Amino acid sequence: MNKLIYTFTLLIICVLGYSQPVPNVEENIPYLMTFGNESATDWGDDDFSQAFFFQLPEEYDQPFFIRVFDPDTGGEIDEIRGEFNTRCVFEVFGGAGNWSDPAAKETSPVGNYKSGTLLATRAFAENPRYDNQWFTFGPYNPAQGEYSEEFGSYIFKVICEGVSGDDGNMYRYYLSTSATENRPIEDANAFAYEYSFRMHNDVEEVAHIYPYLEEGTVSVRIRNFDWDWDGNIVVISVARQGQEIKISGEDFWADDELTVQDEEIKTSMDFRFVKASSLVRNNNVVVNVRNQFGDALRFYSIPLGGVPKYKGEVEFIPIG
Ligand SMILES: [Ca+2]
Ligand SMILES: [Ca+2]
Ligand SMILES: [Ca+2]
Repeated sequence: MNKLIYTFTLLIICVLGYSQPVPNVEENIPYLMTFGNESATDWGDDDFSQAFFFQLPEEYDQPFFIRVFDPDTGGEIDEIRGEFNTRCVFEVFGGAGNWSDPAAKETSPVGNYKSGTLLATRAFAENPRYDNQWFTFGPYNPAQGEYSEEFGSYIFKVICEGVSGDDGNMYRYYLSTSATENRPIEDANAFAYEYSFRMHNDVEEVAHIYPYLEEGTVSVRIRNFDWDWDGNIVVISVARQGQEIKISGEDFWADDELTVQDEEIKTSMDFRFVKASSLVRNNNVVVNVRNQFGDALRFYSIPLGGVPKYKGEVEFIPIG
């Protein structure tokens, strides 16, 4: 395809909110990551469990699929320690409470976080059949999800957990209308309350995640785990040109708090993960944000309100 047409097509796809890979294109995150539960946390995963929520607009009434890329732990993409001996279980939940249960909105796998109705479960160890390949859950009917009036959407949950072993599983999701191809659903989205991901092995690549600031948010506490002193984490928003936050090193959480400004309400923040100039390889990191009540904010793979752009005056720094 002609490069210009290709770029134009991509642009249209992005504008219409059709992109359904998780992580999404704008996030520039190569993989989500979950380690086996016998791993040491200094490899980057704090709790060996990651939940993602998929939301389908109420107008959509066709069957759909949740696809997982490279669900196994083995091969090139995954992170080996000794030999590959890790099993990860993917579980799909629908039904009442899968999202609205308070434990489901938490950042650690504690209490009734596996709320809702279990629709499917599948364990993967090292398996060449699924290495660099897609595995498909479904079909599901949107009405099998939990209806949220607030979002005008049906919600499903997928939890990936490392149930044995000490290696890192790298994977991605895609919410699709097809079992065999990645075909997006208009106006669908995905979100998480805690983001566990792998950075690129390239100092030029900047990763992004986009928490949404609801009405009533006064302040946010941002936490990051095992960032390995890899460069900077910078917050951009409609009212912030680029504010660096405290970063973590090896195997600990760093905390920072920001006061939310009025203009930022009902917009997303852009957390930019800028790597250090000397390459930190295979950097896995975990991030969450809470408001002044301690509620975890949602990171949307398609940022609500779009990618935020700073709207203030560009600061002029006089020389000399
Ligand atoms: Ca191992
Ligand atoms: Ca994998
Ligand atoms: Ca790390």
